[in-house]
Amino acid sequence: MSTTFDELWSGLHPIGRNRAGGGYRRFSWTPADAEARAWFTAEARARGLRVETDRNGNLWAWWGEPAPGAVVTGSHLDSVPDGGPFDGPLGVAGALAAVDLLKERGFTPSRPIAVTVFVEEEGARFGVPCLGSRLLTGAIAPERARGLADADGVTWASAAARAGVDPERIGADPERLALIGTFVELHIEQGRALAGLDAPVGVAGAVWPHGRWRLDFTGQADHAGTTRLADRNDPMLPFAETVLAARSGAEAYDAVATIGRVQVTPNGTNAIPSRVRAWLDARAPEDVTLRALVEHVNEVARRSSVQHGVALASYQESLTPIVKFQTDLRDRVAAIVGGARPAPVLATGAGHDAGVLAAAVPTAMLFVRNPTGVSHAPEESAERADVHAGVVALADVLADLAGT
Ligand code: HGY
Ligand code: MN
Ligand code: MN
Ligand code: MN
Repeated sequence: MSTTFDELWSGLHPIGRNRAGGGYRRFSWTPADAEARAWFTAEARARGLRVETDRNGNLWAWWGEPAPGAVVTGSHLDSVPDGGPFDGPLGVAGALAAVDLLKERGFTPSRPIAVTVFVEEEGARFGVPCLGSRLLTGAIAPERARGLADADGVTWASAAARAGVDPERIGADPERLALIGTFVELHIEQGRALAGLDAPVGVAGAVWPHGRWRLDFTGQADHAGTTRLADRNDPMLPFAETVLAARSGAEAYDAVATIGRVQVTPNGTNAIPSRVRAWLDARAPEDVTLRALVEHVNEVARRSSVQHGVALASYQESLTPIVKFQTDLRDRVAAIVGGARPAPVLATGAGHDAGVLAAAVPTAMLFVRNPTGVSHAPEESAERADVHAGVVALADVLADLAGT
């Protein structure tokens, strides 16, 4: 591996490290995010790339003058709470390393190449994932994005404004979108398919449809010792049945469903809660099975809430339909990466900015093998040689797309 990548990586690694939990905590528009963006800007400028911020806060580093037909690559630098080192940063640091490799090879692009950093890919702070790419493509209305609030009630608009992005100017950016001839994202694999196939690098075929729903169960707070069972309106009970329904629904539809975030009010040991607020993350191989799964979970939540005298309100926070990457570009990338034995093509249950962009521009994705498959956790890992293979694969793809 070039020393440049190691230098890049060691520069990025300490940023946003949450020492208490062991993982990374880079949430949009926080000091850790600002540090990561400053790191990117400095690294890109050191390579002679021209860095600019688009109207939605996404960063672009240009090799060559911006022009239609550009080959664009990148990922995100934000993380989930206690995330791993690779999800996002691999595709950013890897893109800069691929630029280094192309320069070392003496490659001169015939069309511009840009490296991007998209804002709020994880939706960890404001709830909607891939917010930067959704705003760019017009997949979310600017009014809705402005009003999204974090757990402390700080809105997207005010947090972005403090970071220097004018919230009144955010929204669909067709002129910028028109610059993208092809988008390619390099990403850590978030499962064990490549490990099973004994392949260091794979190509994305599809992204499962996925979404997030918020369920508010509202009951009556009361004394844990003196309130007879018959007199309770305990929201924890329909919530518990809903957790089990997410599991049984996922099993029934060969899908996945997770309730990983919960707020209990008032959260006291000796008080029946007044409210349980829970977030459902559901993903399925097809749009129709995702709908059926979510309907099953909501139906159980409704029925159980009635049974326990609890009010239920359910909101869809985001929904991404199935993404099928363009097959000719996918096959071209698989052939470039794999040579005589084309790289394996995988479907993934993880969302990506590439999935959002695929609706608007020709898009491809590369995955680097993750030996344990663990992701969205500090234990996420990749072998150094596989990361190198991913960078070489990305450089080869960029050379093919931006060559003569
Ligand atoms: O898939 C996810 O949870 C996120 O969008 N990367
Ligand atoms: Mn992620
Ligand atoms: Mn990611
Ligand atoms: Mn008391």
